[in-house]
Amino acid sequence: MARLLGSLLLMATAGTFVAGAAPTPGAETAGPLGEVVPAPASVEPGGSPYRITRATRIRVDDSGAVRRIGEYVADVLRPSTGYPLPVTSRGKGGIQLRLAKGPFGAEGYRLDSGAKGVTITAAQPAGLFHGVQTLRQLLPAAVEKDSVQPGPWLVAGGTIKDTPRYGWRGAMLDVSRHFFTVDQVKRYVDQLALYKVNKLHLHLSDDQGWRIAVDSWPRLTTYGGSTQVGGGPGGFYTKADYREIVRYAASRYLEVVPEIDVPGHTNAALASYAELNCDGVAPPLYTGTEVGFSSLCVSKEITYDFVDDVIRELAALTPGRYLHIGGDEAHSTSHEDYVKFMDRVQPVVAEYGKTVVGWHQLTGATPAKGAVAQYWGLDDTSAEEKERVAAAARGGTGIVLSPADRIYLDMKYTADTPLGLDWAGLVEVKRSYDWDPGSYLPGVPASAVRGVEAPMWTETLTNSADIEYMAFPRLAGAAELGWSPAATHDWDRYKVRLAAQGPRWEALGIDYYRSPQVPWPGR
Ligand code: TNX
Repeated sequence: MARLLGSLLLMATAGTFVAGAAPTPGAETAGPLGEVVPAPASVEPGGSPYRITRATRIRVDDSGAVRRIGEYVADVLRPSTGYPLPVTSRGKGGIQLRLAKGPFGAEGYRLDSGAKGVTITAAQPAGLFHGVQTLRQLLPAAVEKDSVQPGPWLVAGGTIKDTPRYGWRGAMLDVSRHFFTVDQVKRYVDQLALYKVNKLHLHLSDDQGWRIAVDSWPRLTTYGGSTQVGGGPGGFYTKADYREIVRYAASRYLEVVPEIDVPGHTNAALASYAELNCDGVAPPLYTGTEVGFSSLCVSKEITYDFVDDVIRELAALTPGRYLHIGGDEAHSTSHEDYVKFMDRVQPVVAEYGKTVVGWHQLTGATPAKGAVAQYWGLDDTSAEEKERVAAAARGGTGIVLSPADRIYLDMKYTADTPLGLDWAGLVEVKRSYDWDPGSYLPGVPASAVRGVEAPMWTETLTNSADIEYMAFPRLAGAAELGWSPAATHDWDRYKVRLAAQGPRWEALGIDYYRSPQVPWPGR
C-alpha cells in the first residue's frame, strides 16, 4: 500500500510514467522503455517504435565531439545489425545526435523515439554519450553481439528525460595488488560506460606494487613495480600507457582520479628507496595481503621531496580535477604524525592544481578546503567515527560514499563465492542496492554528498573475468544509486530491470554472478 501510494505520488508529481511501470503496448520486440538501468528520471512511453534498417543513417552535428559519439554508436550497432549505418551531418531522421540549449545540465539528455527516428538531445557531449547508453538498452540484447544477428531492431516509441542525481559516479580499480594491463583497464572502462559511470579511480600504489612511472624516482616502478600479491611479475604503466588510459576513459566520458596511497600502504616505495625509511633500511618487496604495516617517514625532509615529485608528475599527466592521496589504514603512523603529514601534503596537491581526495580517515586530520573524503566504513562503524565524517561534511568537505558492506565489489556475495574477501561481510545483490546515499550517514547534509563509488580491491582477482564476476551485477546497482532520482528507488522493480541486463552481459561476453535474488530471464 505504501508503495502504491508512493508511485501514485510520483506519477502525480512527475506528471509522467516513472521507470518500472508497464512497457509500451505493441512494442514487445523492442527493449521496453521501462527496463533501463540506471532508471531514467522520467519515461513517457507512447507512439510508434522506430525500426533501425539497412537505410538508417546516424546524423550528427558538425562538431568533432558529436561526430566521434556518432562513430561510437556506429561501432556498437554495425557488427550485430550488419548495416552500414553511415555517420553524416546532413539530412533528418534515423538516429540523430544533437547539441542544444535546454534543461539537461552537464550530463543529462533527452531521447525521443518515434516512427521516423530516435533523436538524442543534450547540452554537452557527455549527455549525448549517456543517451546513447540508454539507446543501447532500448534495443534487443543481441545488439551487443559481435556477429550479425537477425533483428528486428525496434526502439519503443516515447520520450525519456534524464539527468543524474550526483556528479560523482565512480568505480575504483586496484591495479597494485594485482597489475592489470592497459587493455584490461579499457575493457572495464567500456563496461563502466554502459551504466553512465563517470569517474575511474585508479589505486596506483600500495604495499605490493608501484604502478605509475615517476621520472625523478625511477626505481619505484623498475623495482617497486616488479611483483604483486602471490609473487607474480607485477608491472607498471609508462607515462604513455597512463596517458592512453586517460584518453580512452575520456572518450567514454570518464574522468581518471589517480590515487597514490600515503603515508601507509607504501611498502613498494620504501623497498625501492632506503632513504625513505626512518631507519634508512629498505624492507623487502611484499607479496602478501596484510595491511597497515608500512609508513613513510614523517620526520624526514626527503619524504616531502618525494611526495612533491610524485604529485607534480602525476598532476601533470592528469587532466582531471582530482588527485587522491589515500590516507587509509595508516596503522604504523602515529596520530600526531598523520596529522602533520596531511597538513604538509594537502597543500602540495593544491599547488599542482588539483583537488584533494582521501579515504575518510582524512577527516581525522584537517581536510583542506574543498577536499573530498571517501567513506568506506560499514553500517555498524562506530557513531563516533561516522560523526567525525559528518562534522567534516558540515564544515564543507565533500563526501563520496563507498560503504564497504554495501558496494565493495571485492566482497563475496555468499560464503560460496570462489573469489573475493569477506572482512566487511557477505554482500548479496539486494544488500548492495538497498540503501540511500542521500541519507546513509547521519548528520551529513545532503548537499555535501558528491556521489557514490564502487571500489574493486584485487587481492584475490587476477584477470578480467575475475573483475567482471565480482562487478556484475553489483556495479549496475552502484551506478543506479549514483544516477537515478531517489524516488525511483525500489528493489522489487529494480531487480526486474536488472534481470534484463543479464542477456546483455551474455552478449558482451561478461561472466556475471547469477544471484538467486534476481529473476533472470529463462530461469
Ligand atoms: C581495505 S578500503 C583497504 C584496502 C583493502 C581492502 C580489501 C581501504 C581504504 N583500504 O587496503 O584492499 O580493504 O577489501
